[in-house]
Amino acid sequence: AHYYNEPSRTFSEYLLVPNLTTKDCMPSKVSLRTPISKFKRGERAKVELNIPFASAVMQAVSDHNMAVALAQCGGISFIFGSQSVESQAEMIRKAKNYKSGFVVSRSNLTPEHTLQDVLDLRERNGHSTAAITDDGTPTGKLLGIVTSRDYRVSRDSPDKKVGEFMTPFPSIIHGHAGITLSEANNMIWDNKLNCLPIVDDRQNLVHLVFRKDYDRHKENPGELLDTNKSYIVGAGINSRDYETRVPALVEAGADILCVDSSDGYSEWQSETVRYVKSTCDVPVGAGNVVDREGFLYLVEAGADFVKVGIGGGSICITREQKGIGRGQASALIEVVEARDEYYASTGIYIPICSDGGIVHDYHITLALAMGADFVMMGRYFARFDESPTKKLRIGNNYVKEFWGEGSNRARNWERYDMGGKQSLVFEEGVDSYVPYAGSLRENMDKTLSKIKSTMCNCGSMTIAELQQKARITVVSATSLVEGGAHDVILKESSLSGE
Ligand code: MZP
Repeated sequence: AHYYNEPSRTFSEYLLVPNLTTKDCMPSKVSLRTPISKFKRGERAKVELNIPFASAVMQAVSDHNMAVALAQCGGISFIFGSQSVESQAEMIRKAKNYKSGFVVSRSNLTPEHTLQDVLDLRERNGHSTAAITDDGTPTGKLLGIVTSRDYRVSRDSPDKKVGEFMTPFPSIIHGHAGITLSEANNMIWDNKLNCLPIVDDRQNLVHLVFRKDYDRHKENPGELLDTNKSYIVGAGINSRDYETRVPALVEAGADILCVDSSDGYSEWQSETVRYVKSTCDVPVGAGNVVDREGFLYLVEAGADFVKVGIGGGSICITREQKGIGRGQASALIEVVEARDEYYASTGIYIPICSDGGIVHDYHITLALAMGADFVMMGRYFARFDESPTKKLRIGNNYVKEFWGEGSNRARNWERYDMGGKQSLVFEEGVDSYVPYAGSLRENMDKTLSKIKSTMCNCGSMTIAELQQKARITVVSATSLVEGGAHDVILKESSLSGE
């Protein structure tokens, strides 16, 4: 056997040491733009993100709503592949058809929700009108609208169901995606509306245009609401049915694919990547690997980015079940070293995604400093309104459901494929809850400010600069204790805060 000299380490064992912060190095000037597909020296990547965030290829995380919400913030979702080809392609179509540029109420409300839910929504996103759709998603079929007035009328019964008093569609005045912004604005004022629902041919809600949208975009009053740029959307694929899945996803508009496997250092994975590279022009990432050999093997097959991480995911029990894996930081450091050598010798840059195991926001900054170009997260996104799972109340707390792709609930055995028969006899993931955290944008804004601020501490205004300049130290077990509040008696308010 081969023995590694160093123990395998995870993010919490490291800290960043500040560099000189110059006066012009301010969080507001930091750029988090990052490549996610390979490119030659001196050229630019075909796919880039404004923020280095990808949501995990998981049923409990990445559907079309998450894809839209995350793309609106500048990141990308890889829509889960553990569903039929048709339904995955439909999710991609929905996300791609959703046009950018206008504020849309991410209502997450169905007729079964209560008046109190409408009020909560209003407090969170400031909109005075909520759209009610059949499945509680912004892209679902529009059933009605609830306004602030409705809430005032029924103020005394916050438990009343929304369905009882919403203004039902089709009596609502609505626009079609072909009208211009100024036409929408006129309809809003002529009909004394707070907002105008915009529906597509199948009566699915595409936008809510608010009065304030016109003010924000009035420099383009003639702009059509169906002509804005569509968002970048990714999709997960597996090494079993790629010959049917890949063409359907590409046809639906997927911008980038990712072969999703718990262990990507396999001939199955290489064959899948080679198939995609030889049949279509869409970039494809591969993984997961945890060492130099795995990285080079997938790059040789043609991978456009490589995903790193085995066993570190919050819902993952692979290490307990099979005893394979590697601490996320050690895995990343080795793969980045191989990537940098590969770049130096070939002039081809392969972006690296650090996947799983992000617990604190600073872990993201560390992953970037260690050389990752973007991170993939499951638990982080599962906590938000926009994730596809149920929000439940347990005791005094709200939680959201979150389950692993290797759990019996997901039945994504293709992710753990070792050939042979289709199913596995043991699980590699758990079914769990995560604390509900509110809207994606609110939480993400906080996380992004922490990252930008830390980058300034490190004297870096871009991710590339951070990767080059970062000084990273291993922490001892004793100095870990020093890192939190210690030797004081915390007040109640500090115990509940972040
Ligand atoms: P985390 O952000 O929740 O810590 O980790 C998310 C990652 O865990 C996913 O992107 C995926 O690589 C991995 N995952 C998903 N399901 C399982 C499982 O059931 C798993 N074991 O390990």
